[in-house]
Amino acid sequence: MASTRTQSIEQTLTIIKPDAVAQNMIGNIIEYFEREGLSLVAAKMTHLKESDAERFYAIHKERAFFRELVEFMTSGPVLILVFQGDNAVVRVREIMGATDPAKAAPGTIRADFATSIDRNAIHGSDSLKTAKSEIEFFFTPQEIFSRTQG
Ligand code: IDP
Ligand code: MG
Repeated sequence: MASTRTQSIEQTLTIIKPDAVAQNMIGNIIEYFEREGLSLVAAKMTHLKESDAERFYAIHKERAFFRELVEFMTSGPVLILVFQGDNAVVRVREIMGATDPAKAAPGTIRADFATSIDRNAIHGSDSLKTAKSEIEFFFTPQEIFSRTQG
């Protein structure tokens, strides 16, 4: 029987982190999302400044790993991407896998490319609300493009 769930076209932010960029895994990682029917609508390579990383990860500022996280995220260039598609926020998280690659399901990006919990290849927004604010953090509306759904 056909699903009665209404389509929910969402946009979500991902960051290919410095470890995965350094390993030349950009193309491989984008492929994981495109083959699941998600469409890239914005992309930007940048080298985050310490103050950018601190603001982006402000929610974690009391955590023991915060300084280490900021240092890692500023250690090299990153690729910031916005993917669009049905239920994109949850689907991107599923395709990424668990934060700790040792716990990530087989075939997920973190299982395949991350080396440890603190060098885990990719970021993805954790809710629709976070996605909106994270997209606004990095992109102006003019930098996000319309795509027809394939
Ligand atoms: P997420 O990236 O799966 O959403 P969060 O809990 O939001 O995971 O943590 C943000 C990032 O902080 C993680 O992706 C990872 O890079 C880092 N991190 C989280 N927990 C730890 C830890 O216990 N040790 C070191 N780094 C961590
Ligand atoms: Mg998170």
